[in-house]
Amino acid sequence: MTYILGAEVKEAFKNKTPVVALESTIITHGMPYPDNLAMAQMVETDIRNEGATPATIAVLNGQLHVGLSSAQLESLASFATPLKLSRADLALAMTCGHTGGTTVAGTMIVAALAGIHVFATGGIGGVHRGAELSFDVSADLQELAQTPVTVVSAGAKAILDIPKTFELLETLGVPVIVFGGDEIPAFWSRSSGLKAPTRLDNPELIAKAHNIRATLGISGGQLIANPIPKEDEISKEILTPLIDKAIRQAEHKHIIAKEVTPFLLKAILELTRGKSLTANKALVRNNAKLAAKIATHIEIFNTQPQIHS
Ligand code: PSU
Ligand code: MN
Repeated sequence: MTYILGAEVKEAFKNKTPVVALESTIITHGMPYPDNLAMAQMVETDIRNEGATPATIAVLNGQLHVGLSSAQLESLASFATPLKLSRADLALAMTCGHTGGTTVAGTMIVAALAGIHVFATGGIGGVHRGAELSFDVSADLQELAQTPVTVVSAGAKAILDIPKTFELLETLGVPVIVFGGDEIPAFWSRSSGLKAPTRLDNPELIAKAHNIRATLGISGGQLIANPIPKEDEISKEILTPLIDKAIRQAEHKHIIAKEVTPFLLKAILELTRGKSLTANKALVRNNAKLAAKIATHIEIFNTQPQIHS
């Protein structure tokens, strides 16, 4: 096979029990070691506690993995020079024997290939501020428009131009569903000032919409925006000036392309003295739990490929 299935995921496919995909750029580029490892382990446990199986997706020494063992997770989290693998990079990393974390776009491609319908992340990439000059728009948005996976996020990272990101998603025909709220959340905070295009409060209905899209043959996925829990949020008032400062630092250092998102996340971690990291961990866990609940109601998980052992 093009990819290696982890033992636990293989078992879940055989038993036709729900599986949730997890990205790994958040491990390799989103958080420092060892917080990244602790987060990855906790998120996997959260999914198991909800009765689903986690499948962390990554490329290790050129091999594509769907589901990592704890030793593999540990080695990815502590790897010194991992790549960031989006749609453009996956095949090249496999060709050249590299190791890297898959972005939202990269993870969606592999999840769909493996027959996994639901995927949990922190925040998606989107339209960067100043994109009218830099043209920096994440490949995540195009992927949502073409690959049939339901992606559970806490919205788009507040470092982005959130209104432009959601305008573009609308243009691309990607349904944006806010879970249990009337406003699009902004990753570390619950509010962005933007009205929710749609709201659903029941994971079963989110799964039903996914199932109906499949029967209609509609390409592309659904984006679920799940607000960070109240007790973990950092208010917009505190964050806005710090984000502005981080963006000025990035401009000053001429940070461009793939480096932008990791640079800004790191700068904000320093400017909030670690608070953004705590919030980031909490929101990913919150998303994983919701993703597991949705996955339980996906009727078509029996479309996963037959596993022969
Ligand atoms: N969410 C996080 N931390 C991250 C990311 C998301 O909390 O590091 C990653 C995701 O993998 C997302 C990527 O797909 O950042 C977006 O990068 P870019 O803007 O370069 O497409
Ligand atoms: Mn970019």
